Parts: sequence; structure tokens; C-alpha cells
Amino acid sequence: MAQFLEVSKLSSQHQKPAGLVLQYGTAGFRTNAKLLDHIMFRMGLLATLRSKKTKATIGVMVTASHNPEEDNGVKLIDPMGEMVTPGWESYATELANAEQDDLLTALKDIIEKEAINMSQGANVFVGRDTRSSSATLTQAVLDGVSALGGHSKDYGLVTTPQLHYMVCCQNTQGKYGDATVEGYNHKLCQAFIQLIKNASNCTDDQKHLSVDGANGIGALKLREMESRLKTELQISLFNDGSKGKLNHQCGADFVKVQQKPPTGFTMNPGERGCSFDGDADRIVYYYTDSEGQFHLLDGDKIATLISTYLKELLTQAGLDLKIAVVQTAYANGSSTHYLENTMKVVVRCTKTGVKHLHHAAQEFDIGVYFEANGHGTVLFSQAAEEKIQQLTEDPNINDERKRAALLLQSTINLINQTVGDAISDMLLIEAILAIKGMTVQQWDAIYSDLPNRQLKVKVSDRRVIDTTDAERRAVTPAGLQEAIDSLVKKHKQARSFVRPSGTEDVVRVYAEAETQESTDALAHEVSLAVYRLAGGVGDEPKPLH
Ligand code: NG1
Ligand code: ZN
Repeated sequence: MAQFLEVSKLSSQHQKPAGLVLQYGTAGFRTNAKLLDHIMFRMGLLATLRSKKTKATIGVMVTASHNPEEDNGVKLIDPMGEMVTPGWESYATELANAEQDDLLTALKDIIEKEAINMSQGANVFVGRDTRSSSATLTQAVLDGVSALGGHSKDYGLVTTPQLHYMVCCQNTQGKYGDATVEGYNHKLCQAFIQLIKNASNCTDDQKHLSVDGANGIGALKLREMESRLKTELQISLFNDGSKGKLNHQCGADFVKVQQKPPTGFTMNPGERGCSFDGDADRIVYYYTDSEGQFHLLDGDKIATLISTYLKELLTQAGLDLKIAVVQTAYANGSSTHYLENTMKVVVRCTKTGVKHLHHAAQEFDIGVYFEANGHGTVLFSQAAEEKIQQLTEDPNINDERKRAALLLQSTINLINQTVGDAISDMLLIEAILAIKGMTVQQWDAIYSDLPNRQLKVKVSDRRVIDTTDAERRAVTPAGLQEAIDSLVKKHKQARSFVRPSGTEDVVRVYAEAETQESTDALAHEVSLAVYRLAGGVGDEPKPLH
């Protein structure tokens, strides 16, 4: 077939280095940008097949999120704007790892298994972050699409959640919004302005927010919205990419893991600040108190704020909808305790990676999901949206119920339901704080985090660690879980688990306990157990203090 001849021809310009093996991990392929040209071409091919199969537009985002500037990566987006379905992740890995001469066989294998009609049209949306390697890698994706005769639209520089939004808009024939950056800006800003009308007496201080753009795409895209927001929200944008390096000493991941403010950031005591990550799908908030102490409000605090607000609105609206919060093992124990015992909402724990959280959240009328690192959103079931819509149109309800229903409706419009979105989350958080007349300190005081620590251990093959129970227990290597259990017993209110990272060649160690000292000691002891029992490489982990 002519299409396969074209694939052969173009693939020779995007040759795979022999022997290189990469996995479609927690968030797609991610590694040094120099190793990714063939991957991008092949993901262009795969997105085209997926589009033919689903008879819908598919997205391909070129980004390595919070990784260093030298890295890059790619994620595929399914028709409703969600992450690509797991079965196709395996195809992605198979196609990516086929040696140059076996590429056509691997491609035909997928076509056959999925019974794809190759005469069906295909449409692929492509977007990229600000990395210097992203433009050329995008071209490789576009070559892949064109090799199989697919149509493509290159959105150029967009945030990851913006591309998810575009795909959803396109496949819902505009019901979700207009599939343009202007459509996105319009939808979010309008919903935000609508919500904030319900806040009374906001002072200029309360309207001010400092934002760390991680020197990435989020900064660029927030700039484009600023003028529409400025009467209600005055943003001071730091790390906007004009001089600093992407994600270097800044951004949501740096702030969360280091538990300190980003560099190049000035903020007075008590003021709110927030950080995006490199592709603007994560956000964390923070402030420094009058003693100079840094306070982080991570994904768990965000989920608590949003679910409290939604629960109150449901009560005011008199709507009987089931709300749940979905977390991962990284959620702070205090947050889970507060949500279950004080707020009395259903809490689910899933494996790391938003696709797992997203999936679990879909089971409820309203599913609030957040990873502790600040990646998350809120999903409303179709039935919930319809009930809320009906209530806004009901002439027989009182003002309080009407107001609550309208607030819920604007919240639905503001939140990006396709995926976690730093800009959309930020606007929702700002609106909630304003409506509730709440300061960042009051938000922080809802519950107190248990001290926690994340560490990384290098091992020769991280796949030796297999986990169960939403990654909270290690099944292999033998003896590791028993070692962790006995270390945890030595500390008060302690919890610890280990899992292989899906985005870096490391094993992640998490620990929490009653005091920071105890937490750090536990994290170190568990790191040593991993190093000794799971084939550690390099120097033995050293104590933190
Ligand atoms: P890995 O490297 O698999 O731990 C990290 C984050 C995930 C997710 C992905 C994708 C932690 C502990 N892990 O995954 O939550 O966000 O990156 O970006 O934060
Ligand atoms: Zn990201």
C-alpha cells in the first residue's frame, strides 16, 4: 500500500537508535530529548491509527512537564480529552521499541489487532511546551501523521491542559467550548468573573496573587489572559521564561519536593503565592508567615478546599449528589483523616498517575481528584451537570438554592474537566477564597499536615520492585516490605512506602511521621533498606542531618 511506502520512506529520516528501549510510563515517554526523534514520529503514526479507530480527533502533546530542560516527552490524548486508554499505551511501547526494520510489521500488527479501516480519515491535534527541542520534535510527530495520510493541526505553544481542552471541544462539536486558545481564555475568564461576582468586599490585597510560571508555557499563556482578569485578580508573574531556565530552582515540583519557595520570587509575609509546573498541569500554593516560616498548600489542601466548597454548595442547593475525593498513597495522612472523619466524604486511593485518579473520579456524581503534587481537577457526571442545570432554570426555588445552583454551574465552566490544569485550578481556588472571604492562613489551618519527606534511590533495575494495594505495599524484592514494616513501627504516627518511578530511573521513597526529625530518619532508614535489598547503585544513601 502507498501509505506503508510513505511510512518506510519517512521513517528512515527518523531512525531509531538500535537497541534503545523506552516505556510509555506514568505520563507517556520521557527522557533526554536527543533520544526521542523516532519516538515522536512513531507517536504521530500511532495517533493517526487511534484517530482512525475512534473516528475522532486525537491529541499529541510534546512536553516533559517538570523534568529538566534537556529532557522531552510525549503524551497521547484520547477523544474526550482524557489520557490514552491503557491498551494503547502498550501499543505505544511496542511501536516505540520495534527496531527500524521491524517498524512496518509492528504497525501492521496493531492495525490487524484493532481491525482498523485504513481508508477511514484521521485528525490529530499537536501542541508543545517551550523547550528548545520541542519544535523539531513536533515536526517529527507531524511527519508521522502525514506518513499515514492523516490531517493534523499544529497548535504550537500551548499548555498540556489547553491541548486536552481543544481535543474535547473538537470531539463534542463545540459543546465543551471553542477549540482555540481564544475559546479557552474566553470560557475560563467568563466563568471566573461570574463566580467572583459572589464575593463581597475584596480588598486590593486579597485580589493580589504572585505566580511562579516555572519559566515555562504556563507563564506565556497566563500573560494572554491577564488583561481580562485584572479588575478581579492582580497577578505578579515571576519566572516568566524571560531569563531563567525551565523548572530550574522553580516550578511546582521544586517547591513541593524541596518544601521551599522558588528562586526569583518575592512575596511579603502572609501573601499568597503559587507555582505551576513546566507544562502547567500542576499547581501548588504557599505563603511565608511573619516568622519567615514557609507553608505549603499542596494538592491535598487544594482538594480539601474545593470539596468543602462544593459540599457546602450542594447542601445550599438542596441537591443530593455523591461527592468523593480521589488521592494516591502520597496524600498526607492528615488530609485523608480530615476528609473521612471531619468532612465525611468518600475517599479513594489509587495508583500514582492521573489516569488512575481520573478513572476512579468518574465513578461519582462529583469526583474531586488531586495528586499531592498539585495535579488534579473535578469531574461532574453528566447526570450531575443536568441536575444542576435544571435547578438553575427552576422558577420555583428560593434565592439561596438558585444562587448555589448558579455557583455550581459557573464552577463547572471554570474547571477543566479533561485533566488537571494549573490555570483553571488557580482561578477556581482564587474564586473560592474570595467567595468564602478566606485568607490563605485560614485555608492552611483546615488541618495540619504531618511532616513528610520524599527521597530517591538509584538501583540497577527499578523493575525489581513490584507493589500492591495502590502502591502502598511492596511485593518484591523479598524481605523489603517486612523491613519497611519494622522501621515504621519505630516511629509515631508513621507511614512509609516505596515504588519505582514511572518518569525517572529511580525508586521513590515516601515517609511521614509525627515530627520532621522522625520523618527524615524513617525516610533515610527506608532508603537504606531499598539500597540494600533492591540492588542500589552508587554511594549508600546518607542521613539527612
Ligand atoms: P513518578 O515519577 O511515576 O513518581 C511523577 C509524579 C506523579 C505524576 C507523574 C507525571 C510524584 C511522587 N510522582 O510520577 O504523581 O504526576 O510524575 O507527571 O509526584
Ligand atoms: Zn506537568
